[in-house]
Formats: sequence, structure tokens, C-alpha cells
Amino acid sequence: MHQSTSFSAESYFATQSAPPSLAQDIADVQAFVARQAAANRNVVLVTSGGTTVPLELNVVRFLDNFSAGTRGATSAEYFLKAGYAVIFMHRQFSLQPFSRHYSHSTNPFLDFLAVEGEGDGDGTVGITADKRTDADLLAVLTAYKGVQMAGSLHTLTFVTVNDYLWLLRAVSQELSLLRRRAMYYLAAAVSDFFLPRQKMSEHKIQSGKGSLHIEMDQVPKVLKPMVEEWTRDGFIVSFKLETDDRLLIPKARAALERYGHQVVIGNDLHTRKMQVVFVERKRKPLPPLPPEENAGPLPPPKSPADAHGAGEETESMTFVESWLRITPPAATTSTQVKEIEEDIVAELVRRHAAWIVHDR
Ligand code: 9Z3
Repeated sequence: MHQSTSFSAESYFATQSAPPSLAQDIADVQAFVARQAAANRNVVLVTSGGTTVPLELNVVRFLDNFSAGTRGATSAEYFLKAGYAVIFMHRQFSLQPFSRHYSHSTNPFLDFLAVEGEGDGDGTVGITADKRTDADLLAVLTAYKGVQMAGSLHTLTFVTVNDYLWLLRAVSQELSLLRRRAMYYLAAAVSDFFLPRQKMSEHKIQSGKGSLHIEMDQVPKVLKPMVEEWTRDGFIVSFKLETDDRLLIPKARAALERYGHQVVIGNDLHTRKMQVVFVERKRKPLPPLPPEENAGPLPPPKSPADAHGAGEETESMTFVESWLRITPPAATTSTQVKEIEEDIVAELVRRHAAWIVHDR
């Protein structure tokens, strides 16, 4: 495979078609954002899961990006717990907040249910949660129902990288209404390459001609227009995924330099559930929060450097890196184990609060 030219964001949106559901999705997001603004809630856009790149217009084959959606779905739950409203923009069929605990492949929901009694003569039987698991199930169910009652979770789906880009632009523009109270948490695994529709074969690519050569174009780097045009003063967090961990910090720094957003969270594919690194530009120390701002509803989260006594902070001339690590779970009878997203979100909530108050 060779690579080809790169699209600017502008030329991308001028030449690639919007998904058919976009107008409806925008209207729904607009209504959601207006309700959250009225309720005085901070809102976070969480993107989650991998994007596909179709190879044919009548798509039979596509490239995919690795991601189960665990990072996004788990983080969304912790943001909700911290009082945020969440726009959860995820790959169709990837993990979702709450239902992720009962994923069909790792923890099938039906295994938690039991049939009660023999029926009462009219053919009906009761269904109960298995007694061994109902404490965990109850906690998840209670949180889920609470979020439904509060109307604080809105879900959107994408499949292709094209769906993702159109939705990201539209949702960012709607959310920018909230200015500094909006956070953007970009955990989706986004393809770097795509096939413009003008170059796609209409029908299934035939195998008769032997090996397949595909020239792909570069997906536009949308973080730049996102920072400069689509959002106004929002707090933007992107993730950087590498498989060679020596590249994590240099690539994260380069992204911050190029796009000018607030935080890059670096993670290595193999250790991503146990450690991540926060990379940001170096700042002057913050003045203390005024007392009334300090007394918000959120508990004071720990900083990554001291979260588990395992973090460390290093500084260069312009960047600060802080590692956030969790220790492997001890043997436990509960299915509830410590999740690194709890600490990632606590740290971001703290930084976002400072961003709102201090304008930086
Ligand atoms: C991530 O790095 C996510 O943390 C993971 C989460 C995809 C590793 P899972 O869903 O995995 O829990 O299985 N997301 C960002 C990946 C990405 O595409 N980043 C771009 C890049 O690295 C920049 S936005 O160039």
C-alpha cells in the first residue's frame, strides 16, 4: 500500500458526504445541550470505540481500528458520577456505560438471572437476579436509573471515520455554546487513513486481478480546527495510542505543540489499563481557588502524581508529564475492581474546574 496526499479539514468536508442521520443527530444534541445549560451542568463529549474505513461504496470490506470502547464507556460513567452531563459518541455495538458490566462476551447478562418458583398455575414465573451477584447488579442498575431520571446521558453512534468526523464537528459546534464548561474527551481510536468516496469502487472488489493495491489518503488533522474554530474555550483532552512506549511522550508533546489543546493522555496498547501519562504545557502555579468555588459538590480528587504513591512528575522546558498508575487488583470476591478511568476522570474534573475558574 502507498500513501497519498492529505486533505485539509475544509476540503474534506467539501468533498465527502455527510451521513444521512446528521441533521437529526444535530437537532437532538442541540436540545440536550440546551437542557444541560438550563440545569447548569458541565457537559463532556466522550468519543469511544474504533472507526472503520470502507473499501467499497457497497461495502463488503473495511479496515478497522482497534478499540473495544472500554476507556470511553468506563470514563463516561465516572463523569456522570462526578455530576457531568455526557454526550457519548461511540462506535455502533462497542461498549456503553452501565451495560458494559454485562457485556455479552465477558459477563453475559442472562447468567445473572434466575427463574423463581414453578409458576402460579397461570403459566407465569418470576425472574430474579442471582443472589451471589445482586449487590453489584443493584449498584449498576441504581446508577443507570439515576442517570435516566436526570436525563444526563445522550448517546450517538458512528461506524465509519467519515461518520465520526462529521459528527465530531457538529457536536463540537453545538457544545461550544457552553464555552469553558464544555469538555471534549477524545478516546475513540480514529483511523489516520481513508479512501475518499471518489476513489472507491462502487461494487465489491473482485479478486480476479491477483493482489490488491490500495492508495489511501490521510485523514485531516481535525484537532486544529477543533481548537481554533469549532469550540470556543472548551477543555480538550486527546489520547495518544502507541505500541512502542518510547514514542508516547514525544508524540504527545508534538500533538500539544501542533494543535494547542489542553491535555494529551498517552497510553501504550499493552499497559493502557494500568498506566497512562498526562502531558501538558508547563504553567505558572495556580492561585488558590476563592472559597465559594472551592466548596463545589465534587470531592477533591487526587493528582496523578500522588494517586497511588506510584506516579512521578517530570518537567522539560515547556512540558510536564505525570504518570498515573494503578496497582494490579488484589484477589477479591467482588467483581468491582479498581479502574484507572476513575483516577483519569477525577484528575480531569479537577483540571477542568481550574480551567473554568482561572481562565487557563
Ligand atoms: C486511545 O488511546 C484509547 O485509550 C484506546 C482505548 C483506544 C487505547 P479501549 O477502547 O482502548 O479501552 O479498548 N484512544 C485514542 C486513539 C487515537 O486514535 N489517537 C490518535 C492518535 O494516537 C489521536 S486522536 O494519533
